[in-house]
Amino acid sequence: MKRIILAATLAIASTLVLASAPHRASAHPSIDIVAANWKFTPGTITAHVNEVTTLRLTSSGGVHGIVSPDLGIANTMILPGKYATITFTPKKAGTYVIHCTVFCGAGHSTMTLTIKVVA
Ligand SMILES: [Cu+2]
Repeated sequence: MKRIILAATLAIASTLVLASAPHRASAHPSIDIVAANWKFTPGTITAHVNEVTTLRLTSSGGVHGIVSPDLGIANTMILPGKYATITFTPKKAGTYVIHCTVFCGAGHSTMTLTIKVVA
């Protein structure tokens, strides 16, 4: 008696379609910013009026800082290897240019972070 082994090869095409989560603004956006000599990356960010916004700041070189009384951002130092988290809620639309608060060398005078606040 023959024993027939049926090797049923069910080719299960395991096409795992991972629905990539859309990268859109949530109710509480968080923006990563890296300071260096002598720029912020990104150099311009956008926030929305009355929307709680969190910035996560670090430095890849040098000590820097930001402050903006207009936006409710307290004087914050940005240190290499550390993360500073700032949460603020813009109240008024406009373009806010924030200068580095720490004298950090030759490019300090033009080291700015621009926050565009839109409705
Ligand atoms: Cu600086």
